Amino acid sequence: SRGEFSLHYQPIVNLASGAIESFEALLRWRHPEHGWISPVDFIPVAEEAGLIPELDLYVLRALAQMTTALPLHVNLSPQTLLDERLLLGLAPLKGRNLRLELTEHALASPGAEARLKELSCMGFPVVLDDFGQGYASLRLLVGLPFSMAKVDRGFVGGIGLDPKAEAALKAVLALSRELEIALVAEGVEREDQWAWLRSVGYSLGQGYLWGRPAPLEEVLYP
Ligand code: G
Ligand code: MN
Repeated sequence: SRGEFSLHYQPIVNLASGAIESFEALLRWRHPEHGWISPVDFIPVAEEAGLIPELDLYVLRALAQMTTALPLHVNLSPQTLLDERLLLGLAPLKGRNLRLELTEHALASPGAEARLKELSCMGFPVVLDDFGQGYASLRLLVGLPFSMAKVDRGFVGGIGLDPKAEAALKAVLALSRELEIALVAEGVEREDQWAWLRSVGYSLGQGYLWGRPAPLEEVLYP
């Protein structure tokens, strides 16, 4: 209500060309006295207070007011997925190239899987976020209509350092191809990580190498 929230956008790029494929919209809080409050700090507080659906719905209302040529990704928290108001909030965004990101945590509660299928049937591509960080349940990838998954940045951090992280990245890529799920490597920060991902066949990436989450003006006119 004080207007301190805003949306930042981070590109997801085609690894072969470096061209931007889509953007992830991320909520940011700028406090008048304390400056930028990290989402790592305010998201858990909003979750505990039960206010996170309010925030997620606010983001959907903001996105409904803009049109973009490229697809947009938005994050939905576990509570929002189950919230009665979600379908209403998404209605104006039908046919708008909006992809919905969910983590495994969102799928733990009863009713969550049915809701995810409903969203997919409404025409919204559903993206499994931070894959590999939780239980990395194969059942979710196999049994639910995910059209995309994002590999947790912990694995990308191991490129060139940890052969096991590299093995995991290759195995997840092979799996995604068999399941026909698009795959994004998250947390790409260095050129050598980009080169490695390209060389093993990854086609999409996201990370500080191509851009931090930034306000729309900076994204449009860098
Ligand atoms: O869980 P999810 O993938 O939605 O998290 C997105 C968060 O990851 C954002 O808050 C963003 O600031 C952060 N992030 C994005 N790219 C990078 C990166 O290359 N390195 C690190 N450390 N964090 C990143
Ligand atoms: Mn995300």
